[in-house]
Amino acid sequence: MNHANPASKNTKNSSRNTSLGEVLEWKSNRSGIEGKTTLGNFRLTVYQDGIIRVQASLHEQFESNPYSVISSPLSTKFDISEAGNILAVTTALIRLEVDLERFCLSFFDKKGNLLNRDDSMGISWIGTEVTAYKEVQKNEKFVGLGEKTGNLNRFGKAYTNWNTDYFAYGVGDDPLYMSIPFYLGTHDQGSYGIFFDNTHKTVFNFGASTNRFIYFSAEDGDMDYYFFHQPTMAEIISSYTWLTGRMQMPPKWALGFQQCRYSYYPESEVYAVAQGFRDKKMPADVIYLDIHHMEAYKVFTFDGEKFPNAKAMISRLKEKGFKVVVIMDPGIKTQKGYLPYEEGMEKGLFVNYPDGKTYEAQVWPGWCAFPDFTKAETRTWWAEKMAFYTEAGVDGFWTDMNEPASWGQFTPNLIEFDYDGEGASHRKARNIYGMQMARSAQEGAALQNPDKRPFVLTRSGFSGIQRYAAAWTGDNVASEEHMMAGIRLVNSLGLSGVSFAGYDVGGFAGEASKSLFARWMSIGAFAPFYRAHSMINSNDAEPWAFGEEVEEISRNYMKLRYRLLPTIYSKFYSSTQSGLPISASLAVHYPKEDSIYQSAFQNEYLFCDAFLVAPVESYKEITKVYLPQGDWYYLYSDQKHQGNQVIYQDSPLNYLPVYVKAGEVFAMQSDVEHTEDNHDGVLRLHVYKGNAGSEFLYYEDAGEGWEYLKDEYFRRSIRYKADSESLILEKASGTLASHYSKLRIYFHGFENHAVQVNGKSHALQHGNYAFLDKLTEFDPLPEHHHPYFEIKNLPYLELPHTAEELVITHLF
Ligand code: NBV
Repeated sequence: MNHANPASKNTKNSSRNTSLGEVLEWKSNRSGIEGKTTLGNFRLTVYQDGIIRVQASLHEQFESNPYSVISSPLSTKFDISEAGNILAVTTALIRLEVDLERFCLSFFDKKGNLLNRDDSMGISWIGTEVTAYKEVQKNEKFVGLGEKTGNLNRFGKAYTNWNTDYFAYGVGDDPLYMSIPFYLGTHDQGSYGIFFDNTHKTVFNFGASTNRFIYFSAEDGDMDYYFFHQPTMAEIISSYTWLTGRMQMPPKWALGFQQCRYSYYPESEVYAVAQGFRDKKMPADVIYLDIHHMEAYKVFTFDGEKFPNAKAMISRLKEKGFKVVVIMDPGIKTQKGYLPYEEGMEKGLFVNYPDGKTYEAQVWPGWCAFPDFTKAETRTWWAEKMAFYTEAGVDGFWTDMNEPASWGQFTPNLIEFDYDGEGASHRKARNIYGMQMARSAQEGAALQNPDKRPFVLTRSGFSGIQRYAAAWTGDNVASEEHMMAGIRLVNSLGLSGVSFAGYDVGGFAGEASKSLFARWMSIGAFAPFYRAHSMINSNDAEPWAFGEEVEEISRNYMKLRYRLLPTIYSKFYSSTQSGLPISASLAVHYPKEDSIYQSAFQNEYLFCDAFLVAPVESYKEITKVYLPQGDWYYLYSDQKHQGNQVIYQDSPLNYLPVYVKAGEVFAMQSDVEHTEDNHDGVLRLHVYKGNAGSEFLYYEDAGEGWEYLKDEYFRRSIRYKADSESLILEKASGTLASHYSKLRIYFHGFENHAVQVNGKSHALQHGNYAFLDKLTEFDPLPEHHHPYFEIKNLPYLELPHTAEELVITHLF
């Protein structure tokens, strides 16, 4: 159909705003529609019932980012209709209306509720800068956008996506290291997500300096965004990760405690620190080698004096149950005779100026060339080079400085990248560079150790980074406000598809006070990625370096983390399937409860679905906690609280406020020194009485390797049904036998003394139970006494742990 319009094309004045204009013609295609407007071209593509892609360009050819999206449109049914000025594309979940007079879009749910609508300026350009202007709906909140500081609700602030090395950033500063141009909007009519898939520098303005609209814009490239709608925020995140990918199952050791330092050296010190954990009976799995492991900071070298026999050191560490992760910075020293430099030059693997000369900038090694990770050949070359580390026994890789960072902090925009054959300047390639380095590191780990699961930790990244690496939030500061801000960063990463994330526990820059360190260790135990790290020339910052009290508190929470590993591992598995966060901001499940956005409560989150963590500054001995709808049990005492209210909670340093959601089930094991250490063979399930039931997907596998993809796992759904007062452990699937031969089920909040197990009556046993050990009273003064919680006479049941179905009834 042709909607020819005699109006001549706008002559573009690059200093003024010009809108896409009137739709002149349109036609349908296999997955949507495409057409022309007075200024350019557009395309609307249905990916699924709940995902529609919007593209608008000044050019005939649409430009796209080849790196983030990994799914293609499904053959979904949709209708196209035209009435008056409105052209509509309707799927089972979304109705998208296009105002043909000025290409303005409105998105509705299937009931006709307005989810999102363009401002009348729609999609516009100023020169090459392209922007989509959106109305704000009543009571609308905006969350997500990945690694961004600021409030959970991003309304009123603007953010820039431009990957930046930012040492000791302030808690309101922007931009940081990683860009994820995906946000969720939620308001009275419903929730939706928008992923602006453009790797140029982008801006998201959620109402800073304007009360008319919110907008997102890119310096160049097309308007290219995906609109998501589903009934729940969780399903929107799942849709976004269907599109951009989900994390792979990490090796189990990566869920253990990790100790880092800029830098541990020489070998004897690395060994002493690792031994420290064993001597202090603090469970730990990983120790890091930061940049001092290298000779003159040259990647793929070991400093011969500090690390004369790295391979022997690593193998001694392995005997102690430690894995070693090394840092890799992208900069390659431009030194004649240094093989990686010479090879890179010879093969043309570095980033160049347009005239073909190698781009050089200064980083740790001095003047450096930068491998072009947007080139397949470079990624493969780097992956092959990693043999240097894996042959020494290194298990994991840490990609740092991959924004890329250089002294001067200002990369000239003309330098050129391969962009996997398309060619792009720094303007378009910067934001994707770090992700491609992480990808190359993951490919290298897999190439060198094909039987092992890669572990890569990255500082920089872009949408889709979750497929390649875990992320940490860079150079934070040892302060209370940073501790709280880091939680929001991690929760925001979780809202944006990056489930495996953490912060430097204890703070990278500056010195943590005793209490700050203790609290941070407790909170970190409830982060997906749990690592302590600190800056060169700072005081010792291992968990025993702050005195006995901090040591005991840290040990308590580290041990709790390890006991919870059966749950954490299961939830990691679920996240590989669903893309849902492991640390979930309350906006994921309670988006309509206004209190969750208040500054006093916005840091609260659900860890592993069952635990509501209410982080609190270390100096606060009492704090206000908002409990969302439902009932909640104080973890340590089983004291039950009703939800939908604010409570006052004592928060002494040795007890972080954590609550279990009524109706949930989680799994624990006995104390272990590290993830591969032997436990006592008893799997402990904790069930919490509640009005709403729950389903827990319990999962075990070898913890390493790929056999789980061939069904070598032990997986079962554990359902607590409140209405029938029963707990059902479904018959397990998979070919693996459980690592636990016995099952002990603890019943929290239940009163009866007997249950039926597969129809037979079983009496319950009773015992006192404590999630944390009692602290030693170092100071005899009563005001320094530490509280101690124990759940008295907790009923439990012991059974053999088999793959058979188990139905436990009569739970009162
Ligand atoms: O490699 C040194 C550090 C590292 O420890 C830190 O975690 C990174 O974020 N690195 C930055 C370089 C310089 C920091 C001042």
